[in-house]
Amino acid sequence: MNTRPTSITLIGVPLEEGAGRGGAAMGPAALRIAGIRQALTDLGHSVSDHGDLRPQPAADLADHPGANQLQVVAAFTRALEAATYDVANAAKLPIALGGDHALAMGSVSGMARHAAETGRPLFVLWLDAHADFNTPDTSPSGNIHGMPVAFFCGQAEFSPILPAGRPLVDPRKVYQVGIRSVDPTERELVAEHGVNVFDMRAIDELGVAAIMRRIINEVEAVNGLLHVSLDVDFLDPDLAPGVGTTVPGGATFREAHLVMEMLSDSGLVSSLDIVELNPFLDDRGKSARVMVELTASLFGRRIFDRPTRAA
Ligand code: B3U
Ligand code: MN
Ligand code: MN
Repeated sequence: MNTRPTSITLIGVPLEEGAGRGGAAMGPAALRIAGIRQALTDLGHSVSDHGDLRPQPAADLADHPGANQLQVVAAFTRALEAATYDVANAAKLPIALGGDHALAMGSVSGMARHAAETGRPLFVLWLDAHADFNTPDTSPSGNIHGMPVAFFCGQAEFSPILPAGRPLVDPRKVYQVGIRSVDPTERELVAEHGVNVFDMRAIDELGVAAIMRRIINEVEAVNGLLHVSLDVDFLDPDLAPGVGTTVPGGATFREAHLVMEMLSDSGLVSSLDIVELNPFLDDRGKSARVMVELTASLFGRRIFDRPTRAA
């Protein structure tokens, strides 16, 4: 095993109101049934399970035009921000079991607060078909799961979900890999704010190894923390059909595993989201199992150990 034994805390986030269709709330249960805890324990890690967050909708917030189900998403954001921060502060590694991608508003914000206190810069690796950089003004759907990156970069201010002055993520420290579906105004925002986008064409032309080496080198150079946010639709739909918004032409099994293996070797990963798994749309647990397999690769599972890091 390449990775050091780590204390990991699983946080179930049965949120589906950020997405346009139901089902992602069953994601945490499916990941548990697929054996996520055992897979990590078998690799020598100590794993605790925080159980599922079950916050009441945020009654203090009014409806916001262009942001569907704001009160529910806000309540999960607040609860997960606090849980993630507490876990990271206790020197454990939080894994958010989603739930739709709006949960990253909470997990990344919690890590941003932790990073600000430790003085280490926070980087985010966004593995997704989508850029998720819409705002309530630009979103074609109003679904908040298309907005979390804009939110934690401070570009999508809804009503006051988190305290004013909260630590934000510098969009130039966000790396998006696997992108293949971006809305027109969203594309302008991503470019304007300097988000680093490696779309599927970049993967085809450069290969994931070159892309990951570049990202890892940049995080390593400044001793950063790296939050990984893994959307099921990063993968090709043939491999992982259990997701509400499939987009053809995604990452292959080996590309995704190589991303995880290189991240594991880097030792830089501080936190993880596994999001958008929709068991209602899955094919007999196939996608849930793939997500657990990828998580195992991220935490040290190997075909063979490498004596040194690949040059
Ligand atoms: N960009 C579209 C679609 C979308 C974003 N993220 C997902 N779907 N999963 C939107 O609604 O913002
Ligand atoms: Mn997403
Ligand atoms: Mn997506």
